[in-house]
Amino acid sequence: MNKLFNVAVAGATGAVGNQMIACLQERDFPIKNLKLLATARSAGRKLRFKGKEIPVEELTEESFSEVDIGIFSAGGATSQKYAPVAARDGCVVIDNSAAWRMDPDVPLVVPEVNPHAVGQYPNKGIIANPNCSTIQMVVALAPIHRMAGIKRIVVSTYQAVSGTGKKAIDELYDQTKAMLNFLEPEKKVYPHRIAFNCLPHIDVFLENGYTKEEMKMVNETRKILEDDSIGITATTIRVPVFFSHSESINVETRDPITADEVRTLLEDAPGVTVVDDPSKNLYPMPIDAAGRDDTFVGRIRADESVPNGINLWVVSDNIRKGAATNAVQIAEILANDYLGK
Ligand code: NAP
Ligand code: 12T
Repeated sequence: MNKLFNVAVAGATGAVGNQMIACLQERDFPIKNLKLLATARSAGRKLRFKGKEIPVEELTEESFSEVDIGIFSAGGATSQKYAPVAARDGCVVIDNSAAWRMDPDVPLVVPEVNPHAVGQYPNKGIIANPNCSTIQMVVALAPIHRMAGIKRIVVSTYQAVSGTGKKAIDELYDQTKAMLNFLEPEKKVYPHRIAFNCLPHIDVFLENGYTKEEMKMVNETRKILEDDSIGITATTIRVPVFFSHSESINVETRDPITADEVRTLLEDAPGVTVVDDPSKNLYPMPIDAAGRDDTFVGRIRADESVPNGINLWVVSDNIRKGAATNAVQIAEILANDYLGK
């Protein structure tokens, strides 16, 4: 199979778009022509791909007529408007925003968990990439769900600022620098200072008292695991970390499963690396996960307060597996199993 594809990256100049270009290069995705799209502000800027300088073009309704696969990470409003336009022109869209994830006609895919769902792409010509916090959680939990049946999940996240984009990375850097120089830190992106702080607030607040990020974890997890009976409650926290989200996860299973069984199961699970040796102070940390594609799991232990409870600590690079790597893995399935034939 040596078919080559015309690929477009929408939002190419952003934190996710940049990583998307890097992942396409690293994984040697079969590209004939790569088109880089952003706003008119960025048009003409050049970005490197495989040693070549590619000029950024303004994203318009005409951008997709020659494109086979369009990877979108230019915000929900852009996806809402342009994904159907691209699909109408025969381009298959892999969308990183929240715009299409819960549409029943749009598959929501984590390749280690539900690769078969890619086959539903002809419904709308759109495949959704899940939320970053959801992706790493289901990579770690799907094997446990298959083995012992998950009844309930209680998760708290510790999320990096890079999830909010380039401006938030700058904000943490600038505020930290200001604080260490006894200057007044400026707030532009978050409602409160993020340097040396934690904010129990990611995305917007909803009527039910949860944030939208928390409800994405609830609804997307059920859709990907194809099981609406799982009880899920999430608390999502922004912490002053640049890259990699961490999650404290408590699961209750229907069938008994020991911590050792979970450790063995996860050691063999695709996309998972177990780092779990407390006697040597070994456990997953954001500084080790950043720049890697795996989901790292440690602190695996029984929850002694309930019959079938397990606690886990799960860390992954939110821009790689949480966004770009997962999207390129979806593109690989699409290319190999569907478009390449
Ligand atoms: P970012 O660093 O702020 O970059 C935003 C990108 O979108 C830039 O390339 C920007 O172009 C482009 N853009 C914005 N409005 C546009 C428009 N109207 N038309 C064309 N291009 C437009 O943000 P990011 O962190 O890369 O995130 C981008 C999006 O990816 C988010 O909004 C979200 O939907 C999604 N995302 C998903 C996950 C996930 O969990 N899977 C994680 C993070 C982000 P300019 O440089 O020209 O302004
Ligand atoms: N607000 O893809 O701010 O729905 O970390 C991902 C990350 C939305 C999303 C964040 C967000 C998404 C964030």
